[in-house]
Amino acid sequence: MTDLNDIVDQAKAAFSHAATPADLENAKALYLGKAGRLTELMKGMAALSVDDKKSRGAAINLAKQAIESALNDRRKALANAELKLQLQAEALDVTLPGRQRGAGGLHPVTLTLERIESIFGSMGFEVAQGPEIETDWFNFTALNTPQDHPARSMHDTFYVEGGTESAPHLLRTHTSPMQIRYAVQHVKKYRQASGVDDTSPLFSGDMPEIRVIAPGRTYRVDSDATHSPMFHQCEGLWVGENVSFKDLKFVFTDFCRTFFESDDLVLRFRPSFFPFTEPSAEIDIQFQQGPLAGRWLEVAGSGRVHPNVIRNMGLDPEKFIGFAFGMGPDRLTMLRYDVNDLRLFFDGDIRFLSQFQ
Ligand code: 2NM
Repeated sequence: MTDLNDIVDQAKAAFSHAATPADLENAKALYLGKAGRLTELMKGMAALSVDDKKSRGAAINLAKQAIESALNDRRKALANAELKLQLQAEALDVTLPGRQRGAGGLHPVTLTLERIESIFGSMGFEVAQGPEIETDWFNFTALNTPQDHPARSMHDTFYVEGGTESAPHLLRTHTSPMQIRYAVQHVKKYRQASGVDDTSPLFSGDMPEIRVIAPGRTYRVDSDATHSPMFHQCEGLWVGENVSFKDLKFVFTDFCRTFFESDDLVLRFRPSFFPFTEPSAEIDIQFQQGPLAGRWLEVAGSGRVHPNVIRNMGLDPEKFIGFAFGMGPDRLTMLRYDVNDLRLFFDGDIRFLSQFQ
């Protein structure tokens, strides 16, 4: 039966050489197919005696079973190899962190602006917002700034296209232009409502007090660790018939103590100068506790609104008096959170920003 053993060996070898299922089925046809070698041997049995047929048939059957078993083993091996390749290709590292949308949060300066709005809101101040591109009139002239004031120079102010030579457009250098815009609208509204038909350019009738803050982005040609070309400001304005410096002092003191959550905070008003106020004062604060205790820190400017500015609001300065202040929310944020470089607020580094969530 060496011929049968040889055939079985050859079939096994052929099967193990088959690298793909298709090769394997071709190799199978050579041994088990219609014209395969075993089939040929079976055909050759016709001439044998009955006894020889029996023994030869049994031997051929054994060989056939051996070949079929080798074929099935190889089929399984090839299928497993293919599955393994597929699994490798579709490999999924279940230990990797999932893809998540990070939780967003508010910028520290936005948190400060919200605090400012909420504290002044509780004291009856409205919040006014307006254009960041301003005219020369609202940003400077209406605020009593002389034509030759250095703030108007190209060194200090970003001028933009759009205006004319005598009325240029610029990026607002403070939010006070918004105070003028707000006051003019307020006066117009109550002038109409009063029904008084006078032609005077200045209003001296009855109107509710103006109490407003104007927070927002402002721009100056300036850039270092404590100055950014874009920075925030929040200015406040209080106009009425019986307002005084003591009202401003009370309101601003209350604001600072609430903002810094420090009831024993002390304020100091230091004489200063601004074109739009007279008299003017710088406001310094002093913490009694904590790492900054004892140091005077400048946080705002303030003053009685200049009569020329009151006029540019459409009001009669003989009847109305105004007080105003201006502060820097960026600096307030640095003080509150002990941040030492202003630029951290505008670099957009998530490692810094995520600490405020
Ligand atoms: C400051 C300091 C002092 C101010 C004045 C006005 C307005 F519109 F009423 F004239 N708004 N803000 C003002 C006054 C701003 O910032 C340092």
